[in-house]
Amino acid sequence: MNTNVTQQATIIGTYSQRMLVKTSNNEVLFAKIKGKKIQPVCGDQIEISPIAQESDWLINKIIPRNNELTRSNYSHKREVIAANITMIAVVVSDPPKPDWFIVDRYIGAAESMGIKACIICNKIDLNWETEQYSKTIKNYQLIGYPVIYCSAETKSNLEKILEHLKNETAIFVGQSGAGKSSIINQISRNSNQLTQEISSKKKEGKHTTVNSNILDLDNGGKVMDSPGVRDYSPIIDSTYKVVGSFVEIEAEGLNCKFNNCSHAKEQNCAVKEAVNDERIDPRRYESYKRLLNITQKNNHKRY
Ligand SMILES: Nc1nc2c(ncn2[C@@H]2O[C@H](COP(=O)(O)OP(=O)(O)O)[C@@H](O)[C@H]2O)c(=O)[nH]1
Ligand SMILES: [Mg+2]
Ligand SMILES: [Zn+2]
Repeated sequence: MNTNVTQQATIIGTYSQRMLVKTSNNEVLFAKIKGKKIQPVCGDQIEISPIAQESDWLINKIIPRNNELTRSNYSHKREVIAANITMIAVVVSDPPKPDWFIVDRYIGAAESMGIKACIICNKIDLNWETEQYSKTIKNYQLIGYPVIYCSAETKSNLEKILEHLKNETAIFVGQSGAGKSSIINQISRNSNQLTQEISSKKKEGKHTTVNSNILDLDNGGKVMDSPGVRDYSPIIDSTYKVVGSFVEIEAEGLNCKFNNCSHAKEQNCAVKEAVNDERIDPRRYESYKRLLNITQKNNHKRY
């Protein structure tokens, strides 16, 4: 084997010790990094080269990313969850009781990355949608986010989800137990194949636990699962940028008296007027203020 040959590949799975990569010829291989200089995540385009006497490949470099989905981890440090995605699909259901602030933050992350967002309401077989939920969900549609209702259990509307993911690289996010993995298992053709591939490769290194992976769909779409969260906080480096996470607040803010209005304590604030008239959902405005506060606090801690 010529050990100088480098290949282009994509990270399709991350484990505690190594990564599963898919080469441009659709070959699935295990690869690892040397030291901690680079930290590839799912979705990364990388360059790999063979290692003499080993079956694992070496990841030499990460091709510059189009985008990164990041979050603030427990010590308020920036953590990259995924790279090069085109859509964030937020899955909600009941149970677990929906936390709409989490939904807002994921949608906001998509806005700040300049990618699409949608909401998937799962478990419709349980008839969980109350009047209050219905109002909240309708408002998301009103401000521009597609909403798809489905059930992974009865397989209802899964074809709509598949259609929506066509040619996208989507990450499924949301609270633990909402049904992300169940939906993905249903819609991904090769998940079992991949699982087999992984378990056969695992024999050489037993204690590999999966952190995340990307699966191919029939229609050119790719879907990435993510572990459920109790809370999600994006990394936002200035409070000015928080407004970019809330499209309807950003749009209304153009009418504020001060062009640096934070829509919090100022007088003559068009956003606050719109909230009073309920042209902006007051719940979304609360969400905005909460994210503003968190951003302020986190930036104090970090600098
Ligand atoms: N009734 C019902 N249960 C579901 C549905 N989808 C998932 N579940 C159940 O909800 C639980 C959590 O699902 P899971 O896919 O692990 O959620 P995740 O944490 O978001 O990945 C499991 O017990 C699933 O069987 C659904 O459409 N209807
Ligand atoms: Mg899951
Ligand atoms: Zn304002």
